[in-house]
Amino acid sequence: MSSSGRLVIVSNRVGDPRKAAAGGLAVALGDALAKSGGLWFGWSGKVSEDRASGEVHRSRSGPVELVTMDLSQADHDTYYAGYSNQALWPALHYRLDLADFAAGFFSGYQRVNRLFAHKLAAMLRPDDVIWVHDYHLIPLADELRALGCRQRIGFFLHIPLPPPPILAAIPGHKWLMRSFFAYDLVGLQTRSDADHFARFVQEEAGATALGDGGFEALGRRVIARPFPIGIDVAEFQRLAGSNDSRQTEAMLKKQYGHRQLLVGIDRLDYSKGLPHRFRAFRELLANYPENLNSATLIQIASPTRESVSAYEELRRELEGLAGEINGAHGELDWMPIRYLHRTWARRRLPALYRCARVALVTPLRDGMNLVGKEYVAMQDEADPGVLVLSRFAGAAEQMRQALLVNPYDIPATAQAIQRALRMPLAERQERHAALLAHIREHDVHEWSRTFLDTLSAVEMRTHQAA
Ligand code: GDG
Repeated sequence: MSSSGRLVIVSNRVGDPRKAAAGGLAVALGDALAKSGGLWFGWSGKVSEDRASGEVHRSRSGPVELVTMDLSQADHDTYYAGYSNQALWPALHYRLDLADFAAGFFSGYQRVNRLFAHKLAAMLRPDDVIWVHDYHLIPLADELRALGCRQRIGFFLHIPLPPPPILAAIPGHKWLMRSFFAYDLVGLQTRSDADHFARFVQEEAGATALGDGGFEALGRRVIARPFPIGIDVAEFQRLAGSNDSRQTEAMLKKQYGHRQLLVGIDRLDYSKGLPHRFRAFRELLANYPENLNSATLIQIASPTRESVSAYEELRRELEGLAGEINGAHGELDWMPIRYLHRTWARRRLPALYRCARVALVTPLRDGMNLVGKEYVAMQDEADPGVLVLSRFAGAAEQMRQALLVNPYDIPATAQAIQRALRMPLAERQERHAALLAHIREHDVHEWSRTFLDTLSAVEMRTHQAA
C-alpha cells in the first residue's frame, strides 16, 4: 500500500488470519493489515440479548487488532438473515423470485449499518484508509460520512451486480445506489458488473461519466472498476503438502483409483446450481453408459444460512436427487454420487482437488467463484484434470480455457462433462498451463494490492463532508 495510513477492514464477519481454517481471503487481508498494524471490524457471529450495551470485543492476531460486536436477535433476523440474505443476496444473484423485501428487514439493515458506523467512527484516526466488504455493508460509508468521517473509504462487492432492470426491482434501489457515492472507490468482480454499475448510475441517478470508471452525481464522485479476486496459490500448494492432505489423497486413490472421480465443493446455496449439476450428471450416466460403474461425483455441500427456508428446500431437493440417482444407477460396489452435507477441513480440500479428473463449477450465478481457481492450482501439471465452468460465474471472464457451459442446458452440460472425462492429455496440459499462469499472476495478493493502491491514489475528498 503506497499510503502511510493504517488500514481498517470492515466486513460482516471478521476472520482470524492466523487460523488455518481462515481461507485465502482472510490471509490476504491479514497480510495487508499486518503491514500497517491495522484493525478489522465486524460482527462477532454471535447473537446476544446484551447487545443493547453496545459492547465491543477486542483481541489481537499478531499485529492486527480484531474488534467485533454481537448482534441482538432482532438485528440478526432483519439485518443479516433478512435484508442481506433474503433480499440483497437473491436479487443481486438475479433471483427476484426468491427475494423478500419485508419492510422490517430494510429498517434492520439501516439500523445495524448505523450502529456499526457509530462504533467504528469512535476508533478511527484521521489518516486511516478504510476498506468495506460486501453487500451487508453497502450504506456504511454514507453513515460514516454523516458522522463527519473524511477518510478514504473503499468498497468491494464480492457478489454480482445485475443489470439495471433487475437492480431497479429492488425497493429503495435509489437509496442503495446513492450509498455507493459515499465511497471513493467501488470494486466489482468483473467487467460486466462494472458495466452494470455504470449504466445504472447514469440511467437512474443521472450520473456523469468522467472516464476511467469515474462518475459524478449528487455532488459526489466515485470510481467504480473491476478488481477480479484471486486465490493464494502458494498457500494452497503448501496446504497440499500437509500430512492430512497426503493421507486423504492416499485414501482417495486407494478407494477410487480405478474410477473416474469428479468433484464439486460449494456452500449449499441456490446460486451454486447444485440440482442442475446433479441432473447433468444423471444425464451423463444415461447418455454415455461407459461411465456406469466408473464416474463418481463427490459433492461437498457445506451448510450455510440454515435459518432461511429457501436453503432448507434446496437441501431436500438435493437429497432427493442424490438418492434417486444412486438408487437408479448404483451397484453394490459403486455409488455414482457421494453427497456430503458437511463442512470439510480446509487442509483436506487439496487432496480432493488433486484426485479429481474433473471439477464441476457450475453456478447459475456467482460473483467470481474461487473453487475453480483452487482446483487449477492443485493439479499435477504433467497430468492435469479439467475444469467445467459455468459461463455465469465471474471467473468465466478470465478462465477462458476451461470448458465453459450453460448450466441451465442440462444435455449440453452432460456433453461437456463427457468431453472433459475423455480429453486427451495434450489438450488438458495446454488448457491447464494457460489457466495456471493466469491464476498465479492474478492472485489474491495482487488483488488486494491493486485495490489499495488505487484507493490510495484517489484524490482526497474535501468536498464530501456530511
Ligand atoms: C463469495 C462470492 C466470490 C467450500 N466448502 C468448503 C470450503 N469451501 C471454500 C472453498 C472456497 C470458498 O469456500 C468458496 O468460495 P466461492 O468463491 O465459491 O464462494 P462464496 O462463499 O459464495 O463467496 C463468490 C467470493 O465471495 C470471493 O470474492 O468468489 O462469487 O459468492 O475457498 O474452498 N472450505 C472448507 N470446507 C468446506 O466444506 N474448509
